[in-house]
Amino acid sequence: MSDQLGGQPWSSRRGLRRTLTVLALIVLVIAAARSFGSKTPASATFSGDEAYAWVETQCDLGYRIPGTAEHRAAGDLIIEQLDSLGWEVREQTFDYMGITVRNLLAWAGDGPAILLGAHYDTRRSADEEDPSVPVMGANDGASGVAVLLELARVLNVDRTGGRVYLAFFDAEDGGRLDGWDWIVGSSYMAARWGEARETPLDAMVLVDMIGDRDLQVYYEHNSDPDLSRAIWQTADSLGYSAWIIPDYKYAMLDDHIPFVQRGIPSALMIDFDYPYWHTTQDTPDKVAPESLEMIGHTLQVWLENGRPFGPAVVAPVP
Ligand code: 1BN
Ligand code: ZN
Repeated sequence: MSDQLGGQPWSSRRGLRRTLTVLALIVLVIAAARSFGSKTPASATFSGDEAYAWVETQCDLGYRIPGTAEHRAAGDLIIEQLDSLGWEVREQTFDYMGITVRNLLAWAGDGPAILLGAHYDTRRSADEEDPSVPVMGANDGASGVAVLLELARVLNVDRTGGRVYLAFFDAEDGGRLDGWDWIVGSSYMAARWGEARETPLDAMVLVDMIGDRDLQVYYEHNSDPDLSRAIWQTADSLGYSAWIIPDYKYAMLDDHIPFVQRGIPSALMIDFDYPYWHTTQDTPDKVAPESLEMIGHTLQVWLENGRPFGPAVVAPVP
């Protein structure tokens, strides 16, 4: 008996070890399965170089004019990247002026929601210079998308305390050409927000033309003052106040306006002092990784401190 019992502990210890190993493997497999395809917390800091590479990649595709193969490829690339990072992604399509317009919406996390947006289409006519040539849109288009894609990589969504939506608006930049309006895609999305059970938005932030080498981003008059102040204060805390400047300058028609009209506090970050706006010269060499980094890092810190509104109680974690 005692021999038997004496023998048992060994075999049962071995059995126990085997059971524990199997259990550990099961836990690992479950953890891996849960993290696969879901947005796991990231802890990296926003990289201007990574963002700049997205500016180049978009421009390498060519002119991203609605209705063209290049534009379709840009949208596909954005979807593919967000998907590979574990964000949920959805397309929203509709017809406009004989063309299929395609907004893209990605999200991660749960709870109170905020939406960050940028337009990914480019203007089919460089009408500030030579209307017969399209705009490459390195700054006007690609820069905002680049910041959102790099944020999608580095943002720790858990730390934001809520849900983050990323919107890639189509058909922003065709205004005054062949009867087209501006901000077509964002108008459609804002008007229908909530119809597909999207979480109501606490705030919306739009980034457009924020890659200029000579960055000067001012408060914008159609933006929510409290929301703008909170973002600009974060920029100040990071030492960026010479570039993200707490003074008013322009009132802009841009993709934040449809959200303002729905009563959602919205803020536009734009550098409208850009000499290459709607010209053939809006090319990647006019964009600086440092500018993209100041914008992206500011948004990352502001979001990860979980304080969309009002001044930070303590200095934000850089
Ligand atoms: C921003 C970038 N916009 C176009 N490209 C919006 C805009 C519309 C700016 C009209 C100025 C006038
Ligand atoms: Zn434009």
